[in-house]
Amino acid sequence: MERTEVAIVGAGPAGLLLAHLLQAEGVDTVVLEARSREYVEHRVRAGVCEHTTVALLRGLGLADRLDREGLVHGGLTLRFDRADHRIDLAALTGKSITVYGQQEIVKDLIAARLATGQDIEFEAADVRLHELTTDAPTVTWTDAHGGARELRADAVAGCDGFHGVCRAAIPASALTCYDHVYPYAWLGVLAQAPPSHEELIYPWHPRGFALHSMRSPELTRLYLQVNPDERLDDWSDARIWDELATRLATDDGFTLRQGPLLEKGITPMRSFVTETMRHGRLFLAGDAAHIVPPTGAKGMNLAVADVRRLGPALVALLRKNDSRPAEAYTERCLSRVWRAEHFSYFMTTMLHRFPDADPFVDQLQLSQLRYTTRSTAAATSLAENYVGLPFDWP
Ligand code: RFL
Ligand code: PHB
Repeated sequence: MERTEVAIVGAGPAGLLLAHLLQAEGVDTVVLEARSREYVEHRVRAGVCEHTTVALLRGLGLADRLDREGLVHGGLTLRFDRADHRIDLAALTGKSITVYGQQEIVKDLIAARLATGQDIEFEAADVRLHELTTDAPTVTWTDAHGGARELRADAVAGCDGFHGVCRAAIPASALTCYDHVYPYAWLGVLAQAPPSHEELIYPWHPRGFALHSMRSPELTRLYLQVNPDERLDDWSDARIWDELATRLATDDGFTLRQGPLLEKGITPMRSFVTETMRHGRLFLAGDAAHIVPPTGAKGMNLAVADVRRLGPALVALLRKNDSRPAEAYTERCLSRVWRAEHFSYFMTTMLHRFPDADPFVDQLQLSQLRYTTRSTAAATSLAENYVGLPFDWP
């Protein structure tokens, strides 16, 4: 049987960053990932890093490329009534966000781990957790060469995303799950075209929400609100560009720059929170424990905030025999998680059009948008949530 201190399941932002936090404290880890390195490095997902996420990566010496290539944004635009209404994040909060693709962070974290001589078990199949309520949990899996493997650890970190196996290893009687499914989805595309605006644009439009984001001076990331049962095959490139141009149109001649579409995908929208995030020696972090609709740009940042708390809690548990931070882990994380859940729900329900649109709800949404952009108090509330609340949010 192999041996490590912390077995980490999942090589997304949560699992990889936790491995670095623990390594910085001299704690030994094994990282198991179901997919190949190629797959996880090219999965297009989040784009917005809160200032706290950037500061943490920088503090660990993991932000060299992010500092060179990331796009620092001091504002964002809410677009409605065919006009722009800018939220000046920097003036309202003194903070900014950085646009840098999640898969770039994943690439940087993988490269940094491999550079220290530690590897990642990619293509680990049939991962199973055992003996979680003892001091010596074990993990079994089938490796990329078909070999049966068994690992004994002092703790297991379930960083395997929403569809992983770790949350399911907690008995249903020990879990309370809060779940909310939205009646819409996002069709996301990556276009080889320079961004059409220097910042992100969140429009409200009678035909539904759209989002203008970016990855670099040459790559635009765009999203369209669609029905949850929409088929990608029904969306030709021409139809996508037409719909984006319609929903992003303004009266002052905004033009959407077009280019070849490099990637297309449909993502359902859901809010989900698991209470507890800990069962015996198993600790959940990131999407394994909670998900948010992407409108608030919070998912990856919440994963980072969880492991920023889990790393020290595991060090205290395993090295100082102090179980208090581990015992407080769920409660301390969930306080900040629920704030982000609310903010993501707020942004989502303010900006999306319901399938059977209700003129009354339209007017409420528009009123909320006008209030948010005309009241400094309301704009500051949006801004401080968007740039990210402190890690130690009570
Ligand atoms: P991940 O990234 O899903 O990583 C989990 C990893 O676990 C692996 N895995 C397993 N490994 C071993 N055994 C198993 N049985 C396994 N099952 C799964 C998976 O292959 C994967 O590698 O979770 P993590 O680390 O918690 O990170 C969470 C973020 O990925 C997620 O919250 C964000 O992508 C959400 N999100 C956004 N977040 C932001 O902060 N800002 C954004 O702008 C933003 N935009 C988005 C988003 C998510 C989106 N989609 C596609 C869901 C935009 C979109 C469209
Ligand atoms: C992205 O760039 O992918 C992105 C940006 C902001 C969001 C969601 C996704 O709210």
